[in-house]
Amino acid sequence: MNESQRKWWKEAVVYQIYPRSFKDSNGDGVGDLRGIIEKLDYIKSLGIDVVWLNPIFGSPNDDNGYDISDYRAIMNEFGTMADFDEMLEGMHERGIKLVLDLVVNHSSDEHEWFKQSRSSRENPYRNYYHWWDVEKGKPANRWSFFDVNADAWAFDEATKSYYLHYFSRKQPDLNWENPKVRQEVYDLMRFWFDKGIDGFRMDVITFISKDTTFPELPEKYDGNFVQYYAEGENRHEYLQEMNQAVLSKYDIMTVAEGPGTTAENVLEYVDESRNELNMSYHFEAIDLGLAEHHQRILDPNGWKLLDFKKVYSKWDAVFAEKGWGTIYLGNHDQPRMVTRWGNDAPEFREISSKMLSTFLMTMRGTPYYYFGDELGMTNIKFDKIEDYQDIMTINLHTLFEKEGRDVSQLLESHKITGRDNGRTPFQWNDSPNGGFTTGKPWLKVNPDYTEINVEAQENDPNSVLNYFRKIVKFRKDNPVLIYGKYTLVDEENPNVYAYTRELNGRKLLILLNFTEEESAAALDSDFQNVKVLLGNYSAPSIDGKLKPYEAVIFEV
Ligand code: TEU
Ligand code: CA
Repeated sequence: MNESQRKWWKEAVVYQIYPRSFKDSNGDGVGDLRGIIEKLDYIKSLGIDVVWLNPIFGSPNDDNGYDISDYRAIMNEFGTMADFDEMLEGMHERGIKLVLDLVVNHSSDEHEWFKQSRSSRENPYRNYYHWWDVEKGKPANRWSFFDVNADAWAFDEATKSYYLHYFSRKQPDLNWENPKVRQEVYDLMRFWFDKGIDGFRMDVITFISKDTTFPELPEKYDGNFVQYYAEGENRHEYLQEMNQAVLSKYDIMTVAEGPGTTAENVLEYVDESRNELNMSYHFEAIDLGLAEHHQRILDPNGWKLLDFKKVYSKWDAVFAEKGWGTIYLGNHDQPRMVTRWGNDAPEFREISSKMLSTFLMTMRGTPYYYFGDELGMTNIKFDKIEDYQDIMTINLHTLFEKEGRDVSQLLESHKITGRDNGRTPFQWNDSPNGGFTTGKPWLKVNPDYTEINVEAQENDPNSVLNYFRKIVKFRKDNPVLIYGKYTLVDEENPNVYAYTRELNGRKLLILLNFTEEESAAALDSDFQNVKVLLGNYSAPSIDGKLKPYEAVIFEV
């Protein structure tokens, strides 16, 4: 590896905080910036480098901040700009960088731009959004993720036109084909960079460019709307323009949320010579085991480790020479990683959480680690629709009812796949509501907080939390885990994920048992001259025969 390819964001571990659920400082049941300030030393103690915060901007919270009504203000519930400045300073003092969420495919319908835009067809802001006048008849079908009719066109009486919303009706899509919109976005980005933030995670940035004639969808995309949305003609032109106008002027990192990207086209976003973005995260692995993707209905056959290995290996190969990858198993749109990818039964919860953390910290690509996973937090698995706060599950429920579909199938699947599972409040201690709030939490706290919480794990050297700290440090102490070449070994093993990482003459072998059965890795090496560096059991297996959910790292 040559020195010029080294970058701080390649060496970083990113820790994602869902601010609404981290720590409530004033008893209103909603996490806030002062809560984060209170817990900066905890965040620092994890050894992570970068915090990514979900949207903290002015918002009516139809989709928990992904519907922004003021890009330059802090959401009332989260605090003030003075709180923000103090939080940022507190992070920087501790050597932690801050990445914010840029949500500019759409705004809130309560944004001033949209209020103007919908007020008359002649308004100067009209072209900030996508309108289809009723005289032209019904627009060609476009699907919406969160609409109760799955219809991305909403009729607006005031000007007798439809507006486009890929997400909820309160999230109208901005018209990126209008250069004024793009300048507005670059301006607001500069506002935050000038305040000193260290990067942006870019929400559905793959969707920004649209064919404004809105033709019927080509047949090959029928049903595959994510792919279609991600292939807008001018997307790369706009990102290059953004890079030139803003990104290239600061030492910051960018990561695309990349729905619709494929291993074949992702380099168009992240190959450094194209001057667009640094990283992107895909959905090919996280969607394994789903029968219906947009509804998050589980495939009764589950997911297969062989597919998991294939997907991760394929994506690693993409970045062998150019660009840079990402690794994640959870975020605010996903359930808890231990429930989905490990095993949350009491006897396996801790060990499988540690195994998954080992996976995340030993792959090539920047790890994005979701808060709470360091405790082994689990899915809450709501029984009733009334417990959900997430617009996605709630509106799908309504859609299923309208279509006469089996709602119990939706509810059963969402116990595993629903987004609210990853959004329950963080568990600090065993006091009421896990110490998250003294009031009524906005979303129920998982009752397992009495057992699973920071305080209980802090002083236990074998806790999931302390294992996480250890494995983060291990990654940072061993550049071979960051830059080293990845090679899949024992490819056909259905239970064990085994791979090597190599750099400058050093070679590590990582063995991960993804099952509750003892499983052996079949390797050429006879394990005579290998040295165990780290494992998730107190007595790691040294012969390749792995205990349930065992993870071992060898020097070979
Ligand atoms: O998510 C957009 C997105 O395309 C997926 O996460 C989608 O929900 C999933 O593929 C369906 O299976 C982003 C944000 O991360 C999410 O929280 C927002 O709700 C959404 O955009 C709208 O801003
Ligand atoms: Ca609060």
